[in-house]
Amino acid sequence: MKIDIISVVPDLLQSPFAHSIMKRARDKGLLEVNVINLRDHTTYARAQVDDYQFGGGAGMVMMIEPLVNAIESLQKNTQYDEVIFLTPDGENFNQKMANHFSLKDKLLLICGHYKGIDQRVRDHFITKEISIGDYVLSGGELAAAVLVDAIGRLIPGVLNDETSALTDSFQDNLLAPPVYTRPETFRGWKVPEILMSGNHAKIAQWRMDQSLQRTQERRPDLLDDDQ
Ligand code: 6GU
Repeated sequence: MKIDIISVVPDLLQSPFAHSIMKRARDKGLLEVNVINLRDHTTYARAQVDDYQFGGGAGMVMMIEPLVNAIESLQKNTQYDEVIFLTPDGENFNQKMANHFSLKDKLLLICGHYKGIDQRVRDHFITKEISIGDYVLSGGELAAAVLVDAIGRLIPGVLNDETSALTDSFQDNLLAPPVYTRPETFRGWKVPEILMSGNHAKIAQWRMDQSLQRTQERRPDLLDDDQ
């Protein structure tokens, strides 16, 4: 999968994909991430990409021309499945969307800044608008990093048995059960006996019970949600 990201702060997007599972996905050739600096596509003086909003009001708006230049120059070489704008007024991102996008081939992500981007870009170029939660970030970069991580790890071949996504929280609308590792006793705090029993059927049943209990307590909305 190829993911291109347009940003005015490309440095923010260097480290998130340089480690751990994202690094492995890229090293294996399963995920390609390119960060495009919007300022390389402006024709305005001093690499300007934002301006005051028509109608007045505080806050700058990202101008249409640099964005359209960047998008169209990328589209010359790449036919994107989706052109996604990261914005707090977008649709809330969730695991189902991550699963959906992980089967796509080419995505273009656009990170907004300031008060947002000129609405005409949204009207004519964006195919999906996504938020990562009900709070406001300084820009779309951290949200883009969240999307790439959540999507990238689900690309077929990226995870192995050790890191399987099948037992993740949300994968079946349930939170994951508690996990334990050595030592068996620490300061007198013991690992649940069932996990030491070697009875795999019983262990699976215990984990399912724990998952259900956790979900009931912490996220009852997931249980009556048909997402
Ligand atoms: Cl996608 N962008 C910004 N700037 N803030 C957010 C967000 C996105 N999602 C939640 N808050």
